[in-house]
Amino acid sequence: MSTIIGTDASTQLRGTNDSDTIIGNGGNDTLVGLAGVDTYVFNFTVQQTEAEDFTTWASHWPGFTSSRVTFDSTGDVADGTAPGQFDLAYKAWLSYLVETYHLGKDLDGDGKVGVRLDIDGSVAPGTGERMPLIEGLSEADMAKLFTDIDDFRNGNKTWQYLGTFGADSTKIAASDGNDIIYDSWGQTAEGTAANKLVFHGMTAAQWDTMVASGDITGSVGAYDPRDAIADFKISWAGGSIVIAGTEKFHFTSLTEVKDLITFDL
Ligand SMILES: [Ca+2]
Ligand SMILES: [Ca+2]
Ligand SMILES: [Ca+2]
Repeated sequence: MSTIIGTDASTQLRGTNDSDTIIGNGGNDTLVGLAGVDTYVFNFTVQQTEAEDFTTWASHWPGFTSSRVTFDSTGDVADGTAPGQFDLAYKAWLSYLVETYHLGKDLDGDGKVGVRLDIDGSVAPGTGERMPLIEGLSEADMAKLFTDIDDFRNGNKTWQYLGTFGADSTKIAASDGNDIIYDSWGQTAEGTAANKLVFHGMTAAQWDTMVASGDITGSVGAYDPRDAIADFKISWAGGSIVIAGTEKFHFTSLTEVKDLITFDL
């Protein structure tokens, strides 16, 4: 049993005929386990972002009590809220977003990125929009960043606003290259592959999310230049792992590969 550790350069790491732990690290590595039950360790940095909700933010905002904005049972701005009061709270939210996510550009040189609401009462009789505007961003940019049209009524008018900024996302921000694994894979008595992959820095739930969103994909092909046997490639933005197929053992789906992976945050 030995542990074989690569550097950040692209190298070939060879195991022994016993059980090995092989850690390629950075670079595009060729990992060769030889016989034994081998464990291949890969390092990931996964970035998770969550959508920002106006009402959630506003309820924690220090100015909330004095703003006289209220929310209904679904968490949206309640009917009866005065548009002027809503505007104050909403603009404070926009300023918070500008600062937190470094949005927009100071085009007029006054030292800050301005925020305002484009108030359009002419959409249809009795309705209107309060569209967020951030200095330096076009309406098309804004439409990509803000979603979720909510509304509140005041008197005989309904005002619409965009309640959510951004989206929930899980993405691989860093990994250790494009690696290829050559191994016989062996077989347990149950007929499953005997070797293991360890994904350090990723949870099983994050794997599932990224597989569902297409941020991690799997494909069968002849990726191994040494032969024409089907290989399996796991790909994501900025990296991949090819599991070279053998006569006896090849993988055909991410579901099959997931059974080999130990997730280790
Ligand atoms: Ca390496
Ligand atoms: Ca590597
Ligand atoms: Ca080995």
